[in-house]
Amino acid sequence: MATPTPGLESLSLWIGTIGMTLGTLYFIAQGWSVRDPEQQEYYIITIFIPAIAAASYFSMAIGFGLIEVPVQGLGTLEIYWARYADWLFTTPLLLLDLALLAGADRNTIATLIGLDVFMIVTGLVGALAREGQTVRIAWWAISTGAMIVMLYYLLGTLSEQASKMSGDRAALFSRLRNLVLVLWSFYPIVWILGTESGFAIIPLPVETAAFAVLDLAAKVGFGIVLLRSRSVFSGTGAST
Ligand code: RET
Repeated sequence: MATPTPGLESLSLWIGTIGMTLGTLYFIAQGWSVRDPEQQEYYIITIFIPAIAAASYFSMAIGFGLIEVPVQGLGTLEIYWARYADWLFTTPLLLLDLALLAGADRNTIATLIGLDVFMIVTGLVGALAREGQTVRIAWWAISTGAMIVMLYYLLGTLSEQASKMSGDRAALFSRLRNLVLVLWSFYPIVWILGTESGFAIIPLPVETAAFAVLDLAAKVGFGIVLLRSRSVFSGTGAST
């Protein structure tokens, strides 16, 4: 079984594991006394996000989440497949948080999550592809195309629906939406500059650290910003 290289690579995975675990516990503690069902909905969604990531990071840190993929012309690549398992569930949950905040209709939610799942699955296929660099980069382009459409939808349709909400709620939506737009855009950049594409302009330990920082910000950072404003999305406007 392949194992993470000691040093920055392994350290980043353990920091990810601990950071996601602490984030989960923090959100649970914060949500413990919440009784408003609408507020509880956000807690349930937002607690699962770092909890799933903690399990994924743990699997990568111990080497289970890592496989060696022989790629034509590139030799053997070390692929952390567990990232995609994490993202497959957590990115839809993040979008669901945003969509609920925006008061989005079912069709909008389905479109966003559909594009998102398509993006993650095609990214995974690219990471596992053995046919050579060109094929891998083609999958990256397909995945990135889906991401661009998804972000465009977030900026257009979803923002339009959010603008119909109260001032505070619309402002919180904008802040979180901007966080998503900026942070998520870094993922395909790290992938294409990193080892998955075969370019390896960024070596694997640095890439692993970059993903850990992005994941912590996109999950725990996002959750902190969302949940500290929970009075905004309480149906009763209850004080917190
Ligand atoms: C991949 C593959 C290459 C192309 C694209 C990708 C996008 C990944 C994204 C991941 C977001 C993850 C988050 C995780 C934690 O909260 C799959 C790297 C476009 C956008 C937000």
